[in-house]
Amino acid sequence: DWSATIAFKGFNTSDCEVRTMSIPSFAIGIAGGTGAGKTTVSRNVADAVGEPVTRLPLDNYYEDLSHLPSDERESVNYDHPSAFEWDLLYDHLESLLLGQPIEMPQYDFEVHNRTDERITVEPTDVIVLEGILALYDDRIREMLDLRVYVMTDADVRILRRIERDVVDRGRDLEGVIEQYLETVKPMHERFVAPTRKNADVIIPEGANRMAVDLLIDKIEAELDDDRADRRRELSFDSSSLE
Ligand code: UZR
Ligand code: MG
Repeated sequence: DWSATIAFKGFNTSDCEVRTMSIPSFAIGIAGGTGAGKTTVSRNVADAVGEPVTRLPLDNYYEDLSHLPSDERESVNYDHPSAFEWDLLYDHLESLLLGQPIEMPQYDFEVHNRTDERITVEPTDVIVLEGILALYDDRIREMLDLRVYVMTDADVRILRRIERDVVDRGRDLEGVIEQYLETVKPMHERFVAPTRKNADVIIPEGANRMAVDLLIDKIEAELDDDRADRRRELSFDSSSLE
């Protein structure tokens, strides 16, 4: 029945529009090598935007390796794309974009494993996905509205990495150097650095003030547009009900 099909389709379309209009969201991906300043950029952005921002650190989506003994977990290549649970990340990003909360896994770098704890994360208008391979996976990349690559010199990055691993994570210097040369550097060149071509914007030297300010301005502008759209929707809805 032709008219019934039209009516059915019409109903579905408007239903969908109302649903997506009421959950405006802006998803940003921030990629770059280890020690580039990705976390700092995303924290600065989250702190400055006048709305709650959901930060999604890719580190939390390392595969659960509880089945491996700890010495084996130490020798896993954590800079290879296969170290991440992409399907879970995809599901979580999708849920947040649909306005649904997620149970985010947490990661413990000291034991190289996911912890038992999960944190409930509520959806917000702005989502920031941050990690070395945030711009790597096609499906994830397509869900992002703005793709950023933080490009910092390798010497600066390794100095930061040494400080973080030795001082904050209690690792020994020799191990950090060995890991850098054996996996971090080659995987960076093979998988991370090429994703700069997938970026809309490249930020030099980490949390560069001007670049972070521009990001914040862009997010605020998107939120303003969304708010204006919502106001239009609301006035349209109420006038059509009269
Ligand atoms: P960021 N990493 C670890 O050192 N141990 C782990 O259990 C899991 C990850 C490191 C990982 C990568 N590499 O270089 C870095 N190694 O965390 C990514 N080896 O995190 O972007 O914050 O530097
Ligand atoms: Mg970081």
